[in-house]
Amino acid sequence: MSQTETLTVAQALIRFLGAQHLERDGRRERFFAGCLGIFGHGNVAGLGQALSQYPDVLPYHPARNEQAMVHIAAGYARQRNRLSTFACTTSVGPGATNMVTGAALATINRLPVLLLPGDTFATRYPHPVLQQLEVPHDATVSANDCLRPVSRYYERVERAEQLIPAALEAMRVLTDPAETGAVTLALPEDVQAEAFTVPAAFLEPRTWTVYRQPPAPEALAAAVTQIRRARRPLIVAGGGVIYSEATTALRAFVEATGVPVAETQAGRGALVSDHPLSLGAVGATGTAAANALAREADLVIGIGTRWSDFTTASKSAFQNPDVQFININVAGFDAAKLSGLAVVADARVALTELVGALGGHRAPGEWERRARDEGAAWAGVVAELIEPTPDAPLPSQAQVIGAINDAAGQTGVVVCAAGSAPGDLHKLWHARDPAGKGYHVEYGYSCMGYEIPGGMGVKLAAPEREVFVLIGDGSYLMLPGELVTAVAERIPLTIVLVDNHGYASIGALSRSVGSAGFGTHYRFAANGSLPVDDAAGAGLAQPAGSDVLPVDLAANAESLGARVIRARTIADLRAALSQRPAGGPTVVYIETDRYAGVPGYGSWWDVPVAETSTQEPVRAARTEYERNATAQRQFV
Ligand SMILES: Cc1ncc(C[n+]2csc(CCOP(=O)(O)OP(=O)(O)O)c2C)c(N)n1
Ligand SMILES: [Mg+2]
Repeated sequence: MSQTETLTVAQALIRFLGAQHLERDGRRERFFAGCLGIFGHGNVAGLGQALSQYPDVLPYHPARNEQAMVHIAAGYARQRNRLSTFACTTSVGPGATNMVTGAALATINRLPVLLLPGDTFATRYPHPVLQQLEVPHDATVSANDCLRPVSRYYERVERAEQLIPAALEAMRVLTDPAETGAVTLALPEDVQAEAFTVPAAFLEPRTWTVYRQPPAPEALAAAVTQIRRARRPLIVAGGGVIYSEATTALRAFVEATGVPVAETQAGRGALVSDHPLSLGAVGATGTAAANALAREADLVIGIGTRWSDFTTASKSAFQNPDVQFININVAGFDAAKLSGLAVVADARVALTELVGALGGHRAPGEWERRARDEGAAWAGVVAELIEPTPDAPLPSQAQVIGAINDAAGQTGVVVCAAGSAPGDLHKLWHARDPAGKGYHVEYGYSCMGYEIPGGMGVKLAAPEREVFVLIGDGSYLMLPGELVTAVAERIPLTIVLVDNHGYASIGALSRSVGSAGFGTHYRFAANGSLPVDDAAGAGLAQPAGSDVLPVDLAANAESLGARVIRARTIADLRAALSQRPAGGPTVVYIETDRYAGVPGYGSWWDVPVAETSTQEPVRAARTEYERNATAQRQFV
C-alpha cells in the first residue's frame, strides 16, 4: 500500500512548496526561498498555523504591505534569473486585493511569484464574512477574482483533494520561462484548515527542469539568410538575454559578426558598456548612438524582448523602409511581434547556433565602424551630463546617477522603477557586470513603490552585492512602510531618496503636452485647484499659494528605523555612498533640481495631445504631436 499522511490543506501545501526544486544546466536549487505574509482572518489559522509548524520547510517573513511583499518576491525572482522566488500569503479581502498591483507587475515582467490569498468559506455557511465582497448574481465571485486577469494561472481550491492538481499546475506555470508570471491559488479559509489524506509522493522532493529550447532548423536557416543579406543589422537585447544567462553568448555573437547591440530597460547591461559595439539604451529613452543606428537598420534582431512602446519609440524608432525583424524569444507570443521572423528558442542556444551557422559571416565594416564611432561619441555626452556643477544651487539627477554608478563599481546593483530616474538611468548607466545583473529597473509596469521592496528582494537574492535603490520623493511616498521590513530583516540596502518636490517626470510630460506641469508639484492647493509648475507656466495662470510643503522625508525614513544621511552636494553624496550600510537600510536623502532633466535623443513617445483646446500651448503641442506621429509605422 502506498504511504500517506494526514495533514491540513495548508500543511500539505507548505510541505509541498518546501520540496520543490528547479534545475537548469545541471544546477538544481530550491524554488521557494520562503513565504512572505501578512496574517488576518483567512490565513492566520490555516497557512499561518502550517508555517509555524514547519519553520524550516518554508521560512516565514512578515511584510508590511501586501503589494510590497509581492514586489519583494518579484525583485528576488528577477535577480535570480527566475530560478527561484517567494510565496506570498494574505488574509481575505483587502489583504488579497492589495496584491493585484504586485501581481500585474510580476506578470508583465514575466517574473514568477506565487500568491496565496485567503478566500471566503467554500461551505458558505457563515457568509457574508468580514471583508467579503458579495456579488448578488454570482455566489462564486470573491474579491480574489480581481487576481484573474493579472495571473498566468488562477485556481480557487474549493476542496482538499483539489490542492494536488492545483499545486502541480501552479509549479508548471511558474517554472516555464514562456508562461511564467504571477500564479494565484486562492484558498478558502475553511478548506485551509481541513485535514485530508495526502499521498507521500505529493510531499517528496520534486525537480522541475528548465530546458533550453533550440530553434527549429527552418527558423534558424531563415534567420541566417536574413542576417547574411543585411547591410545594417542591429541587435535589440531584452531581459530574456539576461534571464537566459546568455550574455557571454551575446558577446561571442557580437564579436563574431560585428553586429552592434542596443538594449531595452530589462536588457540593459546585456553587453557591458565598455564594449566597442555597445550602443546602450534604445527607443524613447534611448541614446543618440542607438537611436541613430535604429533609424537606419535594415535588420533588427530582437532577443528576449516584448517590444514595448518605449523600446520602439512608439513604432517610430525604425525608419529604414525595408527594415525587417527577427524575434528570438522563448514565448511564441513575443516572437510573432512586428511581423518578424519568429525564432521560438532560448536566447543562449539560439545565439550559439547562429554563430555556428553563420560560418564567419560579418556585418559590413562600414556599419561596424559607424557603430563604434557613435558609441564613443555617446560616452562623451554621458561624461558631460554626470559632471558635477558645484556652483549650481541644486545638483541634477544625472549627477546623482554618476555618483551611484561609481559607488556600485562592477558588482553593485542599481534598482529603480518609476519617475524620471528610469529614463536617465537607461541612457546614462555604465554597465559593468558581465552577467548583466548590475542594472535592475522595473520598467514593464513602472510601478511607483516597487523600488524599496524590489531592492530588498534583490539584496536577499544577491547578498554578496551592494544594492543601491534610486527612488523619487513621489515613489517613496507610495510604500515607505516597507523600510520597516528591511529594518526587521536586517537587510543592508542603500536607498538614495531624490527629492524634487513632486512628479518631475510627469511635470515634464505635462509641459510637453502643453499643460504646464499641472498637478505635478507638491505644494499647497490653491482655490480648490492644483497649482501648475511655476518654471514653465507660460500661457497658463499661476494660482497663489505655491509654497513648498513642510514635509521632511528624511525624518520620515528615520522614524521608520532607517539610518539617514542628508546630502546637499554631489560631494556629500559620494561620501555617503562610500559608507556601506550594515545591519539594515541606509537612506541617503538629497534634493535635486526638478528642471535639470536629461534630454531625449532622437526619440518620441506617443502620448496623445488634446485635439482641441482653449489653451494656446496645448494647440501648439498638438501641432507638434501630429508632426511627430507621421514617423509612426505599423510593420504589417
Ligand atoms: C503606482 C503608480 N502610479 C502612478 C504612476 C504614474 N507616474 C509615473 S512617474 C510618476 C511620478 C514619480 O514621481 P517621483 O518618484 O517623485 O519621481 P520624479 O518624477 O520626480 O523623478 C507618476 C505619478 C506610476 N508609474 N505608478
Ligand atoms: Mg519627484
